[in-house]
Amino acid sequence: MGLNVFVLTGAGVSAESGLGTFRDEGGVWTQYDLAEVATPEGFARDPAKVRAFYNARRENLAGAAPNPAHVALARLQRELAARGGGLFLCTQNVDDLHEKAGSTEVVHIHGELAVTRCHACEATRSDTGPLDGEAICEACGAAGMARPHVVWFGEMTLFLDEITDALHAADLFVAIGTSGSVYPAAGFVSEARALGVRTCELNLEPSDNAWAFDESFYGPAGEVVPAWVE
Ligand code: BJW
Repeated sequence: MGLNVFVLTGAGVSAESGLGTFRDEGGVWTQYDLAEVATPEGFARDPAKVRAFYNARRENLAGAAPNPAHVALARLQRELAARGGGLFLCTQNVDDLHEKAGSTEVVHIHGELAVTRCHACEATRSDTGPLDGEAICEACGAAGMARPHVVWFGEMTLFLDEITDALHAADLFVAIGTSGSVYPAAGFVSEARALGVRTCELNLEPSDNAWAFDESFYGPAGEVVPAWVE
């Protein structure tokens, strides 16, 4: 039996690809009020403002490329599979840079930016263009309900059953580039510990739950992750 590694990534893994983090200096939540742009209540109050926020993020993403951290994780996934193990890649990121680097079966717990969802019937479709406030849903006919397929505060995160199974199957839990401040993802390290799984943090600086990790390596993901994979 090979090694099973559970990797949880956050915005820090994509920082060197030019996609901003949320809570660092200059981060997304220092420029925007999250209650206005990342809650269902904010969308109900001002859908045009929310769509404009995500349309700008879609434009940024179109020009972004994976960095050495994404590439190293894709390589590790292939190597573990070749040795009879596996890498379960769970990301809080709504970008597609893990996939662009070659990772497969990426579990997007907070959804995907390049997918549009109908807020009325929840039908989804891949879409890299701007969200259209006038669009009529092809599935249910609702007008003006197009939103990004992302998880806002107060909404249910995705794939929790698969994640629980993967935590039970893991030999090692690794968190990369996340502040450990948003639940339920921030609680995965404690769940892993309770299951007796070894835990490791790779981040620019100690996260909010740094105490829960057995070992830690600090520095930019583009350097620390390839070095850790070697
Ligand atoms: C680098 C680097 C470099 C920088 N190299 N590293 C339990 C307790 C308390 C509260 C709750 C709880 N359970 C649920 C809640 C409420 C809430 C919550 O957690 N609130 C907290 C703020 C306290 N959670 C929810 O509402 C979640 N839903 C849920 O739990 O559903 C169940 C439920 C529903 C209803 C009722 C009851 C239960 C949903 C959370 C949704 C989060 N959504 C966002 C936006 C997604 C769309 C978008 O992108 O716009 O997800 S918020 C934002 O934060 C985004 C991220 O995925 C998420 C995490 O951020 P992340 O990735 O950690 O980024 P940063 O910026 O915080 O950190 C970056 C890190 O990288 C830093 O440490 C840097 O040092 C580091 N770094 N450069 C390496 N180069």
